[in-house]
Amino acid sequence: MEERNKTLGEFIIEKQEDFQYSSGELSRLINSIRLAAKVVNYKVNKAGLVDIVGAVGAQNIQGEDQQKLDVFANDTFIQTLINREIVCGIASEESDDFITIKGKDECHNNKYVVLMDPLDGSSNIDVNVSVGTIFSVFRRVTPIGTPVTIEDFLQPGVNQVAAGYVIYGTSTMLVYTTGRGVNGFTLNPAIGTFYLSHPNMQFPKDGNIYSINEGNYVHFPQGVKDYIKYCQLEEGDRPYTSRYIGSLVSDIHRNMIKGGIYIYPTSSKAPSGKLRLLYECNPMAFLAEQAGGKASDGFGRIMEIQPTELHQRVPFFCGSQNMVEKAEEFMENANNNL
Ligand code: P6P
Repeated sequence: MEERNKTLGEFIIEKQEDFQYSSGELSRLINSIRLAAKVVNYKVNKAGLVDIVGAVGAQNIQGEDQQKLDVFANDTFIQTLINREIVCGIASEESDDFITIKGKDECHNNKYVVLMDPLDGSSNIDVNVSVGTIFSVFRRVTPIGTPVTIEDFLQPGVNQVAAGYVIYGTSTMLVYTTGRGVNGFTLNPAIGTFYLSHPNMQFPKDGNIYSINEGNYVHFPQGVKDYIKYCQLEEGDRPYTSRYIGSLVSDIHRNMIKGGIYIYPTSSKAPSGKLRLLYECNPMAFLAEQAGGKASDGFGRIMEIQPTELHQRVPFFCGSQNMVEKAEEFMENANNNL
């Protein structure tokens, strides 16, 4: 009998056996992400039908208008993680400061912290373009039993124990890694079960898609301008195709399957770049590297950056290894010619 696709639940149990001394907490954490993803998916797919689309009139710390679904997604993931008593702290794009989670008896015995962008690309919600949730998981570095501190969140990406995204698109997928490769699960909405649809996802070493908001071209660093012209030049396998959805999860997901590079560089409008290191770039970088790709700030490895603040922004070059390395070459050459 043809082996049916494994469910996410079966996969988590199977993989937990790989972690000899695992307490099962990380498995329970991934399971809570799974539940929250299904709840958010339901709302995202109903957005046009119920009064949940549009701004709430508030702004988040980024100064961005909070869409109602942003707030719903943020509350759903936070509440699900709290209810399962798995984490001792949460940081979110939608919350100015980190959130301390108390477990039973007001204690802080859980060992993981989660950082997340609960609904990335939310400006696309009103125009029915796919959006995503991004999450990153670390072990706390301060003593278990004490309240979390900012140090638990300001860890370099190399310390991540898990990372992933949910893409609410033509189908809803959960893609994640615990440091042993990347696996993608597609939701069967009829029964509310995620099935293993993309085992061992790999970033092709090369690609012919470049994803960048060329509307900002005049504001880009010279190295980025030079790389864009390289992509457009008629030579060998070029010109490449330009594909930019304006939804990080969607652009990275497509490029991971087809090969490609996503770039959000610094510009005169965004001197440090736009994307946030802790809950966008680090998790995407972990996934990219686990899938054989690369993630850089244009000069060095994203996951080696020592964070200094919760919502800090960095320039982001992520995708097929050879494409990121070529872009880094242009950045270095331009830097050397300053
Ligand atoms: P721009 C969405 O707001 C986001 O954080 C990413 O998902 C997306 O890739 C980028 O910003 C789009 O930014 O400036 O090109 O509209």
